[in-house]
Amino acid sequence: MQKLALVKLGGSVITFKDKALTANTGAIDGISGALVQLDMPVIVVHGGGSFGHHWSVQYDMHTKPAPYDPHGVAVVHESMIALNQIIVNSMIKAGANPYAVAPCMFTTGHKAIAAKVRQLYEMAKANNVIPVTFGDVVHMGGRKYSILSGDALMSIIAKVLKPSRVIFATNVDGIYRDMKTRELVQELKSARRNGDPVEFSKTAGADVTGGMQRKVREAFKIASMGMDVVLVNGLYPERIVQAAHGEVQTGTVVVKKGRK
Ligand code: IP8
Repeated sequence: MQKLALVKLGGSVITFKDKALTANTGAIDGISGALVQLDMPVIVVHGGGSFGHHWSVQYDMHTKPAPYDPHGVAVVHESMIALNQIIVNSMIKAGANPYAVAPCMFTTGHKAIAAKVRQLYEMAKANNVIPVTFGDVVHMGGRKYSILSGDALMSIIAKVLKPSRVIFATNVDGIYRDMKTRELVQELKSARRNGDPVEFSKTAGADVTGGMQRKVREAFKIASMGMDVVLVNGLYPERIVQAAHGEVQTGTVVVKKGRK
């Protein structure tokens, strides 16, 4: 396991999901201010929110590889670059050293190009550069494209780098045992076969990649590779800092396989 914080910024934190193409610049600036405090290598992945998902819905594009409208491919990709620029510029203003990396630079299809992923770590470790990548539409060969979610990128990167901290920041405090009482699950050990230990909101809305349920699935996948995964509320950026330091006061830890 390497000293590294792999942080996913969910679309629900960095954009207003119900307002097309609108970034939550206040939240982004708060997170930039938190990330610059981290005294360890960091890699950031961000989601699409009301940028990528807005256009993916309009052009009926999904994670399933298919010959989608090439104009949709152009528009979805451009919207993600635009959101990435907002985040990168905010981090620069905060004094961090972000480096934008489209996922096609280190993946092929939905698989890692391991040497390129390791290079991201080397950049983060050598001199505090923070690679910032994102969910995107990617080429799958021939006329086919697919949406590759930021959550899937978390698994792809974690598998190669085995980061010491894996953090998903969303707009909720963690995983709720019960949506009505909002009772937070502090630790999740393993997916139960009979009956889910968690309740998922049915309001996936405009999210083409599966919202919270998808995040939890990826978190379990990463935990099964031997890493704890923390889900925190990114609207309280200090919780990202605490999680990176191994302290989780308000959040959910998906416990790594093998830990009692
Ligand atoms: O928000 C999806 O990334 P996610 C990105 O992490 C696009 O699921 C292009 C919809």
